[in-house]
Amino acid sequence: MAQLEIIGVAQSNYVWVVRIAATEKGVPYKFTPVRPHTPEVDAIHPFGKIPAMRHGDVELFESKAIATYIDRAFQGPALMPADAKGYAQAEQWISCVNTIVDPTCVRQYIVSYVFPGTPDGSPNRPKIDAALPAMEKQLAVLDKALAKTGHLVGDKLTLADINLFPIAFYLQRFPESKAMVQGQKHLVGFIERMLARPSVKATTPPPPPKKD
Ligand SMILES: N[C@@H](CCC(=O)N[C@@H](CS)C(=O)NCC(=O)O)C(=O)O
Repeated sequence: MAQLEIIGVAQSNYVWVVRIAATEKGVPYKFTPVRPHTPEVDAIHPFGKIPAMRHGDVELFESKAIATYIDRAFQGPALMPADAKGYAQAEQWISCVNTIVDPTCVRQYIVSYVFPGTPDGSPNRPKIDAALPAMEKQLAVLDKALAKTGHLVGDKLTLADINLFPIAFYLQRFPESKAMVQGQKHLVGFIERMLARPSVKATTPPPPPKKD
């Protein structure tokens, strides 16, 4: 059978999601760590974003589509609930995180530290400060959703948890978001339990190089 190939840099939260999903399923894969808008990515993704995936003659883009394919094409523990309600709830949290949490917490807040676009390369304070009130609310919502079982849906790991984890992890790297996460005890517990999973240990990106 053809080998699965996951394309995109390890630091991307969405690449990390599909790598965790493949590892949870026990699916070996070739990892091609290339940046967005490189020929390997552009060959699959019409807008050059990562992740992209290849499996034999199957080529896919969009992390949710890739993770769903991995879940359904291979043996291994199911990553989506089997029942209609649980399945829809997992879809709900994935969509909510991808359309509300990621745009604020990653694209607006984290990117303002990592790729600030300021003349001297310093963090983009206006964009960071503007994100904080919405982030506060979003993290409280996630904390409440995790309070009952420690998972977003049901009482075991689903793609909804996997999809959230990289964002929660990265939020601990920056001062305002680190303080916010620490104020949400269920979210802290979720991050700790995810960090203990072999799938997360095996796929955690290397820390960023120290700046002088
Ligand atoms: N909805 C897409 C989002 C993918 C995405 O935004 N990837 C980022 C890296 S985390 C990217 O490729 N950014 C480069 C760009 O937007 O040009 C997914 O779930 O795969």
